[in-house]
Amino acid sequence: MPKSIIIDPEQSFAKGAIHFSDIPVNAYSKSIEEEKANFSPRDFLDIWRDMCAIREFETILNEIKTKGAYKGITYNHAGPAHLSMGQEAAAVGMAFTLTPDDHIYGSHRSHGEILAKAFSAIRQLSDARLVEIMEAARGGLILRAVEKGYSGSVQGLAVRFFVYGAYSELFARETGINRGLGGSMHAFFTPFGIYPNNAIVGGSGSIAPGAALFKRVNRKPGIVVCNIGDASFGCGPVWEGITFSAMDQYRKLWDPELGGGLPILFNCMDNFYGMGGQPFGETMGVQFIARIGAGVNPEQMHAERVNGYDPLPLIDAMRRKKQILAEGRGPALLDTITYRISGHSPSDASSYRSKEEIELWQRADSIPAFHNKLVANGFAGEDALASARAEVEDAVFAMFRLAADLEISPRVPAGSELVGAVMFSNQHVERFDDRQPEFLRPLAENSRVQQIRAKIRTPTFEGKPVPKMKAFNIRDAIFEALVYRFAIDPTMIAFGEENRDWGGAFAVYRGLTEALPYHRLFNSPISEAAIAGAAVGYALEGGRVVAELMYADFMGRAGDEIFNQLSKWQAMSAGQLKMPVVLRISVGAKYGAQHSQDFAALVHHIPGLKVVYPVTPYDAKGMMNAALAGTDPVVFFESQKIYDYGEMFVEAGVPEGYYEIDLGEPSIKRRGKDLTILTFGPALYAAIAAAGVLEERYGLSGEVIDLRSANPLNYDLLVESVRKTGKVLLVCEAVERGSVMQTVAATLTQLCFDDLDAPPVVIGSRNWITPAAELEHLFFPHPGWLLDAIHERILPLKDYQPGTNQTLGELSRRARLGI
Ligand SMILES: Cc1ncc(C[n+]2csc(CCOP(=O)(O)OP(=O)(O)O)c2C)c(N)n1
Ligand SMILES: [Mg+2]
Repeated sequence: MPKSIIIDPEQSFAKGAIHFSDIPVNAYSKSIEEEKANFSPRDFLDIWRDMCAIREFETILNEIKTKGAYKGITYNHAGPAHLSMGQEAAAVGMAFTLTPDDHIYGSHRSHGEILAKAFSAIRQLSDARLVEIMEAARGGLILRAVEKGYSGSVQGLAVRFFVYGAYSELFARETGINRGLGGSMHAFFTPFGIYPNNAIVGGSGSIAPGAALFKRVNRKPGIVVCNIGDASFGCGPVWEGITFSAMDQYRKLWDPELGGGLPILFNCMDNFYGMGGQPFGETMGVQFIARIGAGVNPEQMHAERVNGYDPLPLIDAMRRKKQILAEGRGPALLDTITYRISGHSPSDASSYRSKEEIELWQRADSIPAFHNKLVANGFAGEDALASARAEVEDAVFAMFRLAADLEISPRVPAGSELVGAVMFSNQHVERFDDRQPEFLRPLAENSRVQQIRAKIRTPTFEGKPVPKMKAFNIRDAIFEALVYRFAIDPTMIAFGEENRDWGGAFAVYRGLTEALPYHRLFNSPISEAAIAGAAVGYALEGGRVVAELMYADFMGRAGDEIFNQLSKWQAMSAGQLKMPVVLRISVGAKYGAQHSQDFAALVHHIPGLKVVYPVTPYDAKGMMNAALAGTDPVVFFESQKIYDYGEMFVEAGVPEGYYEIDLGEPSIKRRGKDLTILTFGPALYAAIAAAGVLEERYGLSGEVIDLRSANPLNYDLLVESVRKTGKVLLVCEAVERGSVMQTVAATLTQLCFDDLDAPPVVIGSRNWITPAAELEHLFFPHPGWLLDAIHERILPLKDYQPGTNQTLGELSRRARLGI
């Protein structure tokens, strides 16, 4: 049932012009009198107090960074402090109207934003809920530190709780809101709707759309605000995130009942600078970030530029944007003008801007300006404001003092394994929500399901090998595992390029278009960063997601999202967040240099990722089942060469029912006693062929073990085998240098040194580009190479004539040349 919007040539060639509408620039013109209808006197005061608290929070940081002390408290803060002095009105204006259900994602410069969002949430939550949140956070540890001697309101206590938790976080204390593992640039606290802040410029740009997607798919209230800087609009992933957010399908193809366009606001904290370069007039040509909306969709993302140096115009804009998003007309874009009076960091001498410019903005500083507005309009007197400010500053200082105190706010002790303990969550979650999973038609009626039911799941049938067409193959195995979880977990969705009608790049999803509604299986733009980033955002919000990258070679396009986001948020949250993402990545062949490389080693190197590469139907189903029941990010490699391979190893065949294979457990594919051959990926089949020749011609029995998983990896079985054989050959189809197998060989050398008759030998593909299909035999390891290497470097074979040069001399020649 393909999407059927007919593309008509006549219409496509019709003459016309593309019309743009005006993008408002600082259009706000409400008087205070008019605003009195929108704000209570208390609101005005709260806005001002919030701005003062943020200023004081950062003033203290600036002082300790530059002078090592504040009001007699000495403190050496080793970590970063990207201050946002001057941007307080933008932070408070952004957060004021947001509810705890509205989630913010931000950047390295987000102290002000997290404080403003927390203050706003605290004002809206009931006392009972606040107490519940504070008791739950870090097991009540943060609350215990701030409640001593305090007798004020619960809201006041919650403010202390958050300011203290934030300082503690910055100072890497156990009492930090993320136990000190998030730190200044990444601090967040989800109960107040504060989601991860990102030290990768524009990092939130691809993640926040996934959060908004989660809200739509799972019908959750609230919007998502992506607070990113003006310079981040030069980042590819930000553009990809915008494109992903603006897909027409949300409004044109998805069930209208879901609510339409993604409820996301890209809020540019436009302070006119990157670190030391100006996007305006120097590094970019858009002049107004708001202009970008015009290129994205006919609604121009409802973009506008707004004065964020005054909280009121921004609050007004936020109210209007929220309304647009609630009506399903998202995404929206705000170009919020602000200015960073402070340096990029405390060590910044502001060499890239003039003193005069800074002074101009200091004169317009939002805090005194708002103070004057309050006084001029009779909302508060000078004295009342002065004492309110002193009160706020004292409270912030008191929390700093507590956080700086190592007795009250300890660090994790020396020798702690805390970080190791939170790298993975290792949980089993059947479903992330209890509602009924949505299907278009019952799975039992699905043609693919029926077709698979007729397939043969065993290695042989009636004594003969199973013909390819009839064999239950790897593609079917992955499909079966996905379908199982789709039917159990209503939050589970899958997306990627050509996932729907095409059936996924390699037809794993074929048949699912008929079964699943759009919002559970959809095509994304060709935006690998947005695919991986949105998967991260979706998971951070509490849903299970399967994202697909067509070819391993395209991983570079999603580099940050895989290396810094998917992998790190569980640990950076000190175990508070889960990352139930399966990233399916297909490894190509026959398509030459840019479509045929196995990049497993790259992700193997990245802490925080599980990396698996099953190559039999039995393993593929069991491991996909395990990945889809877990709570950790799993990079799931699949080889295009062998999608249609049937089961060749498990005599009883691939079970129709559910089973899991523990990720990290290798599997013996052929038993032997003379030589161990370890494989990772489809090299298993070359190893099996080589083991056959060894047996037939040389009477040697090779034990072939498929690692199946690169990380985690249980070495017990490998060590046992190597102890028995004393010899080990390791084979993979990734280029040999820096491969997973090189790491395994090095580890085995440590673990089995006394048992080895020869050093472990690694055979991978040549350290070249992958050549054309016709030349692949020069590149990928084949059984002959394995025998040659065994003969030359492990165990001379009688009367053996090597066909290739696998000697040590050749090894060093290649290394010398870097090839
Ligand atoms: C991907 C990436 N590139 C470069 C940096 C170094 N860096 C940190 S902040 C910054 C400037 C960011 O400017 P903008 O997005 O406008 O945010 P602002 O600092 O003004 O808040 C740069 C280049 C980084 N952290 N991440
Ligand atoms: Mg900036």
